[in-house]
Amino acid sequence: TILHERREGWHRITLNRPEKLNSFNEEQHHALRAALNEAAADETCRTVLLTGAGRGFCAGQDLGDRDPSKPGERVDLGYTIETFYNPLVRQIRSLGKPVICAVNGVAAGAGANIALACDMVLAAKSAKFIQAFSRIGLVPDSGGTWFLTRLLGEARAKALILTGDALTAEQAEQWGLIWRVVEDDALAGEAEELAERFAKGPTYAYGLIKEAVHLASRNTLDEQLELERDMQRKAGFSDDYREGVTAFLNKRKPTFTGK
Ligand code: LHQ
Repeated sequence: TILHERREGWHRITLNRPEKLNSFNEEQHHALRAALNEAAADETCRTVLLTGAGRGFCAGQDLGDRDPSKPGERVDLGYTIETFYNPLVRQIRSLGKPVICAVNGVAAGAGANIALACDMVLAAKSAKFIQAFSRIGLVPDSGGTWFLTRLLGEARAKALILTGDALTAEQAEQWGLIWRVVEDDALAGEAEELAERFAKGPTYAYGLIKEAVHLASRNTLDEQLELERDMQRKAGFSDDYREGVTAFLNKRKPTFTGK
């Protein structure tokens, strides 16, 4: 259900149920969580690239796997969210290294919001983002109401969620929902280049940066100034800071170890 490629300094995790547009069943959830756990624990892995196989990125929950018309089917979707989707979003956000998402095709429902949980989202020009939930009588999950509201503001967030209409990758970029849209055939290469770059970066600082940016949305300026002071103190004791300054002063490129 997933492909896990361990490259030098980074891992590529590919959702791999292309015939179902990589929608999530329980097996795929378990496999993705295990892969992310491994990437998080592996010190030699300094960035993660998440993408999808085939023509879609991820169509959210596999609706065949949770068919409410089946007799005896558990209809407590809260259980599914608590067991699978919420831990996944928390895991991506708290992973102490950059998580790049290459949205290679349609990202719908929870699939769209899992992409938004990643740190940098690149999308193929032909990709679309669909808050499909209201189409089937549900509300967004996997952080959708939170990410969209913060990234787009209430007016655009509500309209996208209420209508369930598709947002093109280009519009998503223009609105600031994602980092960048790229030509379809350039996506994999550009995402890899970014992963290679982060794999040679100051990983410890990257982890602190993620945390600081995440906390910014709920902190006051004073709280954030104090947080930045604390984090700069930590970063200032890192090997990579020493190397970064030494390299700068010696007019050479730094060789970061991630520590
Ligand atoms: C699918 C799916 C899919 C199964 C495409 N499931 N087969 C959390 C907790 C518990 C329950 C409920 O939900 C959640 C969170 C959620 O994620 S709710 C939102 C669930 N996702 C959706 O509602 C999206 C459903 N999919 C679509 O609307 C379309 O497939 C999109 C717009 C994504 C793509 O449309 P097309 O490009 O026209 O492709 P397609 O519809 O022909 O799909 C290709 C195949 O993939 C097709 O199978 P088939 O055997 O006919 O070739 C689809 O049935 C299958 N597929 N999404 N979520």
